[in-house]
Amino acid sequence: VKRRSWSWQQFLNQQQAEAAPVALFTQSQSFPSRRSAFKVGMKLEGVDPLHPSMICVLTVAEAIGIRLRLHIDGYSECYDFWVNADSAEIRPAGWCKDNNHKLHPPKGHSETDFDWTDYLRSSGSQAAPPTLFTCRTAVSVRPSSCGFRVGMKLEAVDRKNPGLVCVASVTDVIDDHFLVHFDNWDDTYDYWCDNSSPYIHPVGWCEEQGRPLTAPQGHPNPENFLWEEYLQETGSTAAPTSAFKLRAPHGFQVNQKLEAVDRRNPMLIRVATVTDTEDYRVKIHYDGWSQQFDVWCDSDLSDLHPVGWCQRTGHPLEPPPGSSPLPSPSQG
Ligand code: MLY
Repeated sequence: VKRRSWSWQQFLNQQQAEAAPVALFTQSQSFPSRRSAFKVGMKLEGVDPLHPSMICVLTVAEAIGIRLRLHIDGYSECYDFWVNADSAEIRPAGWCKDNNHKLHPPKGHSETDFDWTDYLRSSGSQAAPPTLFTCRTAVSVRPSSCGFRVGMKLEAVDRKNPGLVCVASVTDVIDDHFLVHFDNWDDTYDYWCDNSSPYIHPVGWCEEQGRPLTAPQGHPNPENFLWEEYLQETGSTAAPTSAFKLRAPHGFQVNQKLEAVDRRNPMLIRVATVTDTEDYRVKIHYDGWSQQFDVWCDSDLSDLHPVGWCQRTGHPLEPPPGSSPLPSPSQG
C-alpha cells in the first residue's frame, strides 16, 4: 500500500508557520557542498566529546546521509557519538603526528609506540582517505591567526554550570579554534571554541561587571583571588583583550521550524520549532512531543539544520508523531 508521505510544505501550511531562513544557519549547520564518502570500518582521528582534550583513534560504526556514528577504538560502544562528516573535530589518520598533537591510542596500546601503519595492518582495516575530510590541513602547519596561544589565561563560563564564570586557560589550539580548560579541574569541563564565543571573556571582566569569579580549584583564598598574583605565580599571561571578537546574536525567531537532532536519541533527526530565544541560544521543541522534552541549545550547534536538510543529505526525518508517516528505510 502506498501511503502519502509526510511533507514539510503541507505541514508548514497546516501550522501556518515558516521555515527558519537558511541564512540564519552557520555553514556547518547548512546544506553540505558534497556527499560523504566515509564507509563503515574506516579509521580516523577525532576529539572525544566527553574528554575534549583528547584526540582519539576512531572507527566509523555507522554512516547515514552525511552523519557518522564514531566508535572510540578499544572502548565500550556506550561512548560512540554522532558527527557530521564535514566536522572540524575529525581528522585523517596521521594528523596528530603531522601536527604535533598527542594522539590517544586505542585502549591497550601505549602512547609512545602506537603506529598507524602497524595498527591498520594488524586490525585488517583501512584509514579514511584524507580527501574525505573537510579540514585538510596541509603538513605545512599554518600558525594560528586567532590570537589565542597555549598557556594564556582568561575568564570563561563553565558550560556545565553556566552560572559560573571561572579562571581558565587555553590548553590547545587547532586552526582558529582553541581548547578552554578550567584551572585545576579535570578535562570533562573543557570545550573547543573560537574567538567569537560568547562564553569567554578577558581577565578582569568579572570585576568590571561586578560578578563573582570562580577561582581555580583548591585556591588558598578563593574569595580574594587576584589575577595579578596568579599570573605571576603561574608565570602566565592574560589573553589580550583585542583577541576577543564577540559574534553578533543569532537571528532565529520564535515559531520558526527546523530539523534538529534528538538530544536523547542522537541517531534521530526530528521536525522541530524554536519556542524561545536568547542572544546566543534557542529553545528547541520537538513537534508533537511534550514540552518537557524541549531543550536549550547554542544557536550554532551543529545538530540544528534548515528545513530540507535531511532530504538533501539522505537522512530519515522523524515527522511529528501522529502525523501521516514518512516511509523510511531504517525506521519501522
Ligand atoms: N558542583 C560541581 C561544580 C564544579 C564546577 C567546575 N567548574 C568550575 C569547572 C562539582 O563540584 O563537581
